[in-house]
Amino acid sequence: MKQPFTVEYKTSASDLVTAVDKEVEKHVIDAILRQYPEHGILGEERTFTGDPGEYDTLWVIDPIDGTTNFVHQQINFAVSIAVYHKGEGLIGVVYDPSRDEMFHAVKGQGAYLNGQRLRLEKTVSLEEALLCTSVFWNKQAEQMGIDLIVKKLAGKVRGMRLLGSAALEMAYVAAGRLDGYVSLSLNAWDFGAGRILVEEAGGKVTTMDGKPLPFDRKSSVMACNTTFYEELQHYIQSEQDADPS
Ligand code: 2AM
Ligand code: CA
Ligand code: CA
Ligand code: CA
Repeated sequence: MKQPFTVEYKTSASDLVTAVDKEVEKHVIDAILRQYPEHGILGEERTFTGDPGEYDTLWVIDPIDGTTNFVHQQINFAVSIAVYHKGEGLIGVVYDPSRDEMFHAVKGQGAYLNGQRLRLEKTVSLEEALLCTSVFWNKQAEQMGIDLIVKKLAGKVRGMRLLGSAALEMAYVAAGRLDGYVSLSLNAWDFGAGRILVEEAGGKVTTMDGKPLPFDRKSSVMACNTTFYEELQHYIQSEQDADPS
């Protein structure tokens, strides 16, 4: 981070990639394949040349989640790594290098922050909830009515945050720093590890219409404390149905 690095536009001025994104992905993949040459990789920067669909065990990697924050702030970004076997999430890791915070979860063995067990045991109502979302305030979002749903939801809950790293936001839900995270569209590498963290901490994670999350493609995401999951889902559905677009 202290060395200069190149920043490129992927599709626009709001969609960046740095040389560090690619180097981190390559570094992580090289380490995995040295140990597990028979495993496959699904990574955002596509430095793995194989077809991710052909492997039983798949590592789902976002080398830097929150690249814009990495470039502007050098905080609020994370490395996200998950292991899936035949579609089942086994391990999720989200690491925040700027704060040296390691969130990890193993299926059936709990979620941890720097080795300390995370448990969502508090009863929270929707009104008292601090939520978080990733939303792109662009024309497409406006056309889909996403901005309105988020605005209405923001008026219903205690507060709505937008940190700019979906993986970190989901890790914060697992840690109880946020009560819930919602997004209408995320890539598999954004939620691959965060989903396992939230589930193992005792929260609930589904698509926005209550279906199981996929592990290898885009999806909407709802991750929250179980105590207001139903209430949040009903609220989102009713707002979506009420919106003519
Ligand atoms: P990234 O930094 O790895 O690209 C807020 O910007 C969150 O949304 C981040 O997790 C970011 O991941 C992700 N993101 C960035 N551009 C996106 C896009 N066009 N569609 C969906 N998610 C995106
Ligand atoms: Ca990106
Ligand atoms: Ca991402
Ligand atoms: Ca990324």
